[in-house]
Amino acid sequence: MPVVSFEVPVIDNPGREDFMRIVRAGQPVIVRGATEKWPALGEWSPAYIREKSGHRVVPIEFYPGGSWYGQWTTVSMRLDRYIDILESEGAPEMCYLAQAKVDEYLPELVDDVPVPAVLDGQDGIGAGAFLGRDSITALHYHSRDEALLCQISGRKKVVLYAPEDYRNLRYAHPFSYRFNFSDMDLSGEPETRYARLRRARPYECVLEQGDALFIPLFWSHVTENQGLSASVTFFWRSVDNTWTPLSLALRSRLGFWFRSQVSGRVVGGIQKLFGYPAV
Ligand SMILES: O=C(O)CCC(=O)C(=O)O
Repeated sequence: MPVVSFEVPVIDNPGREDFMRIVRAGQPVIVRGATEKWPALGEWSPAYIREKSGHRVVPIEFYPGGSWYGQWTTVSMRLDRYIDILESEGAPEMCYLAQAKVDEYLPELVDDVPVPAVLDGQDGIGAGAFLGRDSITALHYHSRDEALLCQISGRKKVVLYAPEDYRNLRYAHPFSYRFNFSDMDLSGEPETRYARLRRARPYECVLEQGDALFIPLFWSHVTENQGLSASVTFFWRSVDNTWTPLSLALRSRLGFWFRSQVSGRVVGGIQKLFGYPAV
């Protein structure tokens, strides 16, 4: 993770209109108070989640490389078994319940995390749950969506880079299944391994319970759960800024199209045959 970084601005509970102005500006912001009425705050302990949804089978990302995730695979596991791992002395950072659709995988928890008022009336919203301990995601950007990452319990460090920096961040080629993921190992002192990273301008923040981070379209981000952490991210289709910068917009459209028409189908077929994606 970078040594020199910029701060992400914080604002208190904006109204819907003000929040939409921020979305249109395409700048990351920490929103305080957006989820203050959520039943999940203070409630989502491992024991609570186990009791409510422990019987559910959920997708767990597994990182064979340990705390650095160049590649990963996804396995299906009962949630109570996964919580056993999180509570064990083993290596919980090797796995992560990441982006599990709340309504599909954790229906008992949907009412705990209602759509925040700043997103009232927004079309096509999806919510993904993240539950992990000490896990670190790979650096990536969203190629079509805006996102609001709502921290429910524990702490999460997030480092973001503006869209203009994508050339400094070693993204996979546009025809890759993971075209919007970087292959950089950001552990230790990454600037010594990747000269171009020294040109990039990281924005850094640590989210606490109740914070919500707006992650704009095309902004690269990497997250690190500091201990046990639970969050839910809301995604919705971006309508502004989708062609800026043009080169990133073009590679994103090409990458998304290729994944939905070709590589995604191949991976989906393998998953159907063998029960897990071979990537
Ligand atoms: O919450 C996390 O750890 C990852 C969130 C993220 O990367 C995302 O919402 O795209």
